[in-house]
Amino acid sequence: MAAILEEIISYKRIEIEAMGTQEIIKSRRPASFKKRLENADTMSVIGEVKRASPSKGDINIDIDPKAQAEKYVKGGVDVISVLTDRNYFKGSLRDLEAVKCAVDVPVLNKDFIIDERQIDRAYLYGADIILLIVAALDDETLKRLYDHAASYGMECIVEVHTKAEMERALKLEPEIIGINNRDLKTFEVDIANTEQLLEEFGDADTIFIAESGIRIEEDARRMKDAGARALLVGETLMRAEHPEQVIESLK
Ligand code: IGP
Repeated sequence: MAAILEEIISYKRIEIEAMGTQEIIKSRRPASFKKRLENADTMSVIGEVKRASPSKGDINIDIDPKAQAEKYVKGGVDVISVLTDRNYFKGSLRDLEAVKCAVDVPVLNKDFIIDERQIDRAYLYGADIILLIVAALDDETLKRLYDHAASYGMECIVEVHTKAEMERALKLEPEIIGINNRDLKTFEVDIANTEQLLEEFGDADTIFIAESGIRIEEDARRMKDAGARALLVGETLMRAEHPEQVIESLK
């Protein structure tokens, strides 16, 4: 496993050990991203609330997540992603909750999920969708966590970066696969990664999302031509003066 990913996961284990277990009442029906996508006729955009990252340092740490989310909705996003990892991304579950309360679009909890209790908590704080990173999980755990999310009615974005990870992901027959253009080992970003993987796997019966490194219309067009149905955009929107205009230009 990649060095930084390994480090983040070890830290997560410590955080999870300190978490108690809770009885969760399934009182809320999560919103479906898949349904929104089925009704979308343009490229779908997922806007991300990302205060900082290990590769870029501070991006926009003092952002008001509620105001940012409202701008994303104005631009026409179909989903808002909220990074909740505190140690490496300076996010929190409070950010997730603030976004969930402010908007009607489905909310994705972006974190390094390796344990059921994190999914329970995501549900409690209002997540509709969670991310599962194939590189951080063995096959058995991936399946267990996927099914656990499904038991709440939450959809998963199963994230891959390589061909081997794509093959592992497809065995699950997931509804949504996210192709990360960022290599978590080197932090190198190349949107050609989505093009290459979709050339080989684009016929699979799943929805593909292109993640990371999307900045300009030309990037969005390339991702669309490759067969991606949605874009996950963080840094570009967090640095933009008018994120709503950037979103419109990418759609
Ligand atoms: C957004 P960018 O380059 O637009 O800021 O990337 C998103 O893809 C990225 O934050 C991401 C991520 C992740 C972060 C993709 N997969 C897994 C943390 C964990």
